[in-house]
Amino acid sequence: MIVERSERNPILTTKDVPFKANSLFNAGAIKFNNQYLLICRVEMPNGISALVKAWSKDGIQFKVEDKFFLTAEDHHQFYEYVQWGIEDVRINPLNGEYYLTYTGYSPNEPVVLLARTTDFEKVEILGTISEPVNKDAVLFPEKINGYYWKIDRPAISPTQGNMWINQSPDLLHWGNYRRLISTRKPWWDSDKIGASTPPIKTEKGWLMLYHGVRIIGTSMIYRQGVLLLDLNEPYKVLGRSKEPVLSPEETYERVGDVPNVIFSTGWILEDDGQIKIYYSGADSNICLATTSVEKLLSMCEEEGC
Ligand code: BMA
Repeated sequence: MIVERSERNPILTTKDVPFKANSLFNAGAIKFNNQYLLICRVEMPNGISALVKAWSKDGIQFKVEDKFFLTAEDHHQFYEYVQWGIEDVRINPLNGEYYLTYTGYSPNEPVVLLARTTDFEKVEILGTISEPVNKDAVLFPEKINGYYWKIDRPAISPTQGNMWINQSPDLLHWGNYRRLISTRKPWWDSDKIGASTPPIKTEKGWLMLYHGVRIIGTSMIYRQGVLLLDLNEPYKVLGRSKEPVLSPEETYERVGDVPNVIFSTGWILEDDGQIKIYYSGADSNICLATTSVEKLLSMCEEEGC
């Protein structure tokens, strides 16, 4: 077994939110001050999403804070790019700080925004770092060849999109765009793909999860796969799992606001090489699955690109 689901799944649901909410899902994850921190997307009763923090000592039992961490209204000069909500944050450690990449949703279509924090209290919103339509952005945790690197997903249409990689001298101005990987017809990742978790450094390369969508009839199935990228030339793909590592199987992944969805936006690497994957089932909860660097690498090696 490559990935094991927690027996406590789902570990968080709307019932754990101390205020009225439609859904709690798609959390960025990090270890901070010896605690596990999730920054969760909370969809409010009016349908607009904001971000709220949840803390845990063991990575399993979390307590959701009673106030928002970040809302559309906090965005002042960027408000027109987030007025329909902020979604799906990834927490990217970099330069001893934490950079948040997330989707701003508005009549301008989805765009990627960047914010910075050192303490998860004060947040500096740096602004938009993509044109529309784009989402699912992650940053590499260090400079490579003198540049910062980002993976994102410009969408050709709501049902079509590939993962791209680009570079920047300052995290604000991006260029040298290259297509990283494409959808694979007729497989589980045939229609849309996007970065899930920020890359982690291993001796074999940069390891990350991505999501793959397959459209069947009128419904979409979201699954998670594994990707391995070259350490010095991260636009070179060294491995890509042929099979997904997580597919909707359990009722809490099959039934909910959007059925048949496994969507991960955060993971935590422990000192012993174990990995905690935080993901959401059916856009309606937060779940935990465990694996290891070794197991995920074996999947890339065995299955090839
Ligand atoms: C994506 C995003 C995610 C969502 C997923 C599955 O396009 O909107 O927020 O979890 O679809 O519905």
